[in-house]
Amino acid sequence: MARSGAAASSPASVTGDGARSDATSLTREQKLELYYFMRLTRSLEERLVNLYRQTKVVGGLFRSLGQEADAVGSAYALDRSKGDMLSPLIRNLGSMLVQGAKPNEIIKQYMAKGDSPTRGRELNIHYGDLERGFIGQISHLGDMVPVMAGVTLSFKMRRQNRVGLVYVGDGATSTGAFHEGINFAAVQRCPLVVIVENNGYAYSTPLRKQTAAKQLVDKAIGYGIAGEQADGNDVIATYEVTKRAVDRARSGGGVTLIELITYRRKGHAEHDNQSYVPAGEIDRWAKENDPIDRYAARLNDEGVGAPELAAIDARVQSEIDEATDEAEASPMPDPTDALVGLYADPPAVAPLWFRQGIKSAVEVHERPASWGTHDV
Ligand SMILES: Cc1ncc(C[n+]2csc(CCOP(=O)(O)OP(=O)(O)O)c2C)c(N)n1
Ligand SMILES: [Mg+2]
Repeated sequence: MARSGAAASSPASVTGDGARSDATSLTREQKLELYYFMRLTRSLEERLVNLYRQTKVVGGLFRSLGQEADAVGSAYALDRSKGDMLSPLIRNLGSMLVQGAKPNEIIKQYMAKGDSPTRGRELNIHYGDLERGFIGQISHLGDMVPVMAGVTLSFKMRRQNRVGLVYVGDGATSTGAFHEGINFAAVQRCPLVVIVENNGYAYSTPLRKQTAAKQLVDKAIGYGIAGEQADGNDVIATYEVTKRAVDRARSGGGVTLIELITYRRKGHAEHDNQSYVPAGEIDRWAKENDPIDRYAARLNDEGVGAPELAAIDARVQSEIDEATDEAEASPMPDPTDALVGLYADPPAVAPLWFRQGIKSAVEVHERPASWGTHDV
């Protein structure tokens, strides 16, 4: 699909399976929750931009502007009460928020604070929480596909009724890890949903320069799995297509590849000035296909008044203000904390190589008393 305003203005043409994106079983309350999570994602990232410009964000800043619907709608289709898990990438902040990540954790991560989830060891959203169902991401493109193939194979082997979801970008679909992981999961009929976020670019490389495939959903055919394509800027369409895949996975139907058509309105990260993007392209997507504007208009049509949405916006702002204050007041890590968690405690019983008298670096340093006095 061309990255053009024409494509942006005809989103219905990419909704998969003939399903109408306006057919949904979601309740009014759930629909408002989707709005809340999209607004929270966008506003939180906007706050992070402010902090970045004040040099309070220590590393790079990666945005998902214009892609909020794809992360939020797809994650919302998982069943948290059943222990479903997802593995996000840098543009999937929204999916982590749906799983229960909190703004204060995210801001502290970006500011490398001592009480952030990784205690200043990692930046941005590279962290996981198995309890809340999101797995810490490996940056290497495609690598989370084999990881999630393994996670979902373990669900199957333990006869757990759980589903896994993995996000990859269009660029990642051209890596070996993506191929090996999805092929393995397909053969094993793992309960896995693979979301390919086609946002038009991998760094500065447009889709047409990194794959000859007409559309990324076609790759499903080669793996013998279900494939569906949907409008990633329509949160309801994204939810519905993912829900079908989650239900398929849970009922033993194996892997589904979903291509979500969206657009990366910011550069790869804040430092990227997008000089390689054709003039007018970003504006067209912003004006004609903003996922939050589109969804707000839809909710209005369904009888949700502007004041109700404004109240959600206000709630989001106050949550973010509170989280920012907390993060700003948090201390940087204590330098000695850098040594915590680096090494495992020594085993109580001496390992075989030690008992066999093989010399090692342990001899140079301190030998744990529990290993006894074996003479080496
Ligand atoms: C194996 C590998 N090669 C290169 C990189 C550097 N890199 C990080 S993100 C990125 C582009 C990702 O593009 P895409 O998969 O389309 O995801 P998007 O950023 O558009 O969400 C690249 C090349 C990497 N992380 N891993
Ligand atoms: Mg991309």
